[in-house]
Amino acid sequence: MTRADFDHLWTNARVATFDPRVSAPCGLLEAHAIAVRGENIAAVLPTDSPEVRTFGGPVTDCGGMLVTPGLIDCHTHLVWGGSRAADWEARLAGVPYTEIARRGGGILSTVRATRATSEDDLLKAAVPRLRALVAEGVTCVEIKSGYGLTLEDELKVLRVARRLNHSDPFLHVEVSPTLLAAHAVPPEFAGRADDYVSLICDEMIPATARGLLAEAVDVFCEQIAFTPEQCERIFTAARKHHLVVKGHVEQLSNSGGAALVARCGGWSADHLEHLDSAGVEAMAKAGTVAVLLPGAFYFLREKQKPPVDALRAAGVPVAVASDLNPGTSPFASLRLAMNMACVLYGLTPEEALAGATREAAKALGRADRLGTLAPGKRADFLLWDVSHPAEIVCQLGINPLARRVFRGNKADD
Ligand code: DI6
Ligand code: FE
Repeated sequence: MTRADFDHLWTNARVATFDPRVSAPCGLLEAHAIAVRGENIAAVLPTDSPEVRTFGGPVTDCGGMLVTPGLIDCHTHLVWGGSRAADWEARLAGVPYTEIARRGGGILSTVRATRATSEDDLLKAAVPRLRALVAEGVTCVEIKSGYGLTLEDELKVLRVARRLNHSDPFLHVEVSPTLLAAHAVPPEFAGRADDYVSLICDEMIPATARGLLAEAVDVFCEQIAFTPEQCERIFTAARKHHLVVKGHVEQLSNSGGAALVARCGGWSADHLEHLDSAGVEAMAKAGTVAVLLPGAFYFLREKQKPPVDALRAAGVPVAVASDLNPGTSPFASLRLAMNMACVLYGLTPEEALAGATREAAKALGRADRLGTLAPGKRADFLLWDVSHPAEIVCQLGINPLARRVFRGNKADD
């Protein structure tokens, strides 16, 4: 390795690589340096290696800090209009969700507000949410539509997601946009869900694909939303247009949605509180990532937990995400989601951190370039002022992120 092989060295670091080839917990390499060339990692080398000692170019001393891959939030709905705080107040006072929906609250109230908000104003509202995620170390984020539910309004939300894709100098973050038109049946299609599914398949998916506005198509497969048959129609249309699929499945009941996602080669099956053993088996066989969203479980005071032991035993990759949305997980913190995954679901802190890095990269089809610190991977990494990796997950209300590097640049957001 010569000088020409890299152009910046980040030395004197404790590198939590999350590379499965490194057998230490978190793939930790003590006293190492990260050699960056352009936007990528050229090498991870011991600090006392000749290549590091003789390097004549720019060096940053990490002062013995812990370095991890950039965090990846692989499930958010962070573009919305309006507020659901009054809904929450009513729910706390004992008003059932169905009654709140009857009064015009719930998800359709966010749909009304999002439709009434301009693209620019939606962007303005989304920036502080994304900024909060970024401030805690997120370097890649998935953003779903799903509060527009007309062709025009879904595309409007996806355009906002595209504008958030590292275009603003203060938001160095990669966005993976997802079409979630099958989030709810819009009021104008009440009682005609199949007709709305036809609109999704015949107009929304083709327009999204034509405009390169999303990478994936998501569905809410649930008794209160769309049936597995309707979801399968949507997945078939998505795949015809070369879009990947994923699903909100088995959140409130089991309807076999996870097995459907697995059968369709989906990137991830998300929520999974009511996942059964057939679903676990189907996901294991297909390599579908399980995305756990403990924020919604907590906020809705759910009781049924996802089958974490069975997922582990079957070798299903497990990711953790914020599910940031106004109704069921209004938390712009992936560190909080990791903390909840440990306290509420029994993940180890190492599993939670892997779930927000390496496994989340798999959930977004980016395992070849993101999620671990190894040669050839993107130079997205974080310097943490902590003595132990678990501290990143344990302490909230204080942000131990000291420095953030996005694509090799020292982007101190
Ligand atoms: N499951 C959820 O928990 C959210 N969406 C979904 O499919 C709910 C979003 C909302 O209530 O606004
Ligand atoms: Fe969600």
